[in-house]
Formats: sequence, C-alpha cells, structure tokens
Amino acid sequence: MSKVKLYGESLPNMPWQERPANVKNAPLWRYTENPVIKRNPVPGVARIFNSAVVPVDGAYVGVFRGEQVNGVPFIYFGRSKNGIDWDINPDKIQFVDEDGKPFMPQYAYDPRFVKVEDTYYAIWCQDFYGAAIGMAKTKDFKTFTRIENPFLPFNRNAVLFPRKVNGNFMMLSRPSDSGHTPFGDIFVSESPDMKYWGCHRHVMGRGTEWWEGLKIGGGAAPIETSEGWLLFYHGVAGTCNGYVYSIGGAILDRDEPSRVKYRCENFLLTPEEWYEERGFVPNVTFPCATLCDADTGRIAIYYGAADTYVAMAFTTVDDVVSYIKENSVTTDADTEIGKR
Ligand code: BMA
Repeated sequence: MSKVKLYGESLPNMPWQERPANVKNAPLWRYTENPVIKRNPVPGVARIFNSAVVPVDGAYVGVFRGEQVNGVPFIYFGRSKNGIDWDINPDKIQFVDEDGKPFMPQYAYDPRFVKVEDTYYAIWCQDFYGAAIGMAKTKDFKTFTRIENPFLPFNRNAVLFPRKVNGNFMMLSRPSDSGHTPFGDIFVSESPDMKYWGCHRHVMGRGTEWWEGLKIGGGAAPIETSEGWLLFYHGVAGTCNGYVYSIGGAILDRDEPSRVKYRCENFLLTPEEWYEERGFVPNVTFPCATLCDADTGRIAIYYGAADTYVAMAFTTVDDVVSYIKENSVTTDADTEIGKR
C-alpha cells in the first residue's frame, strides 16, 4: 500500500519491474528490454513513437504515432495482452465525422488516449491551417468519431484530464507556432461539453532550469493522487546541436489545476540510452501515457525515444512524489491561478 494515495483502478497485471539495485537516486528506472516497439513495426510504417495506451478489460489498447515510409505520420490502433507486446493494425485509423462520413486528417501525430467517464478520447496534432489539436472519441475501438478541433492554431500538445474538475472537462495544451517552436508554456482550458473550451489559465512556463529552459509541453494524462494531479511532461533544452527533450514532473492542485503545488527542478529522465540518443531525431524522451495500479502505487510510463521507438520506464507514486517534493522549486507564475 503506498503512502500517497493513487486514485484509479486496480491493474494487477500491468507491466512492471522492481527498481534495480544500481538505480539508487533516480526517480524513474527504465524497462530492461527497451525499446518495446522497434523500427519497421508494421508494413508501410518505418517508426512508431510518442504513443498512448489505456487498460481495457484486463488487457490494453493504444493509439500509435506511425510514421509511414513516405514520412507522413498517422494514428494507428493496437492491442496488447500485457502492455509490452503490441499487435498494431497495419491500416491507419479511419475516423468518421459526427455525420458518419469518413474523415482523415492530412497528418496526425503525438496521440494521447484518455478515458473520461465511459468514453475514450484520442487527442493529437493535425493540420488546421497550421498545426492544431485534433480529437476523436470511441467506446468500442472500432468507430472513432472525430470531434471538431477544440482550439485555434497553433497548438501541438494537448492532454485531457481523466475526470471532470468542478463539473467541467479539463485539457492542458501548449500554444505554439506551426514549426519547431522555440518557446511554449502549458495552459489549462475548461469545457462543459467537450465542444466549447474557455476559462483558459496559465499553468506553468518554461523552467528556470536549463534542461527545460526553451519550452515545455504536456505529456501523459494527469494522474490523480492525494497530493494533487501528478503530471509527467516534457521539457526542452536548446543546445548548439539541437533540441534535447527530457521528462519532467510536477504536481497540480486537485481543485484548481492551474496552480502548481510542486515542480521538480531536476529532470526525471533524460536521454542516456542508445535508443534515446540515436534515431530519427536524437536526444528525445517524450512521455505520452502511463498505466497505474491504485493498489500498489506502481506507475509505468510510455515515452517516445529519439522519434523512433516506444520505450517504458517505471516508478511508484511514493518514489516520484517524494522526489518531486524534495526537489521542488516553483515561481509565482507556477503557483498563481494563471488568470490575467
Ligand atoms: C516536437 C514534436 C514531437 C517530437 C519532438 C522531437 O516538436 O514534433 O513529435 O517528438 O518535436 O522531434
């Protein structure tokens, strides 16, 4: 039983490895068999990375960023019994619009997948006169019904909360430019109906620390704990040799998620292994999903590695929350309500 309460379901069969003896001080440890999805995983798809999974009926399903052999990314669907070995459908997801007509974005990438009430929502980046957020919902993983774009361009990173807060759906996002964006803060927006979004609040800005000094963006769906919403996000350093993407951690107020309670000044994980340092884009660790077991406090993080692979890392709610709290540095822009 963990000291920090993790709200959610029991997942006794979730992927898991105990902390290795040689990882003493780090808050996360990598799966020893990484990467879990390797190159050329499906005919016509060169790389799968930055992808998201959810538990369903004792097994797992996921939405995957599949970079086709012509370089264009689309969203693919997959299933797994154990959360590690994935059977990915070779045909990209064919969305329908709310009238049931086929819908296919020009491209689609970095999907998140979040269950809210009885519906699963996929959220990704697509073209809408520039990079913007696309969304779809499903209940059966057969029909994915596109929901109209929640936000104006440009925005490439959106993450839904797993439940309503104060009666409204909540979504984190990171307004940007349409390119490789050398700036960016995380905001939160509310919606009563998943259609109209407003009450925008600033959550947190790029960090004062070098590893996240250029920009930040949402990662996995926030995890509800007794300390607040545990958020794994990405932070980017701009080096003379390109961007470096690390995984960061923060804890948001449960009732007012635009207030950051704790924010870890250290990265939780940064590119160190060959599959993180070497690939289509070197030096990228990009979290998009977690699996959690409310009984034990175990957390598995799925992250994209070097824009080429899917990798996993583990922690427990006690380990990661205490690490974030012990190393927390917040600014006024973090702790304020974020309304001007
Ligand atoms: C970001 C996004 C991610 C990608 C990262 C590193 O801007 O496009 O999909 O993983 O860059 O290339």
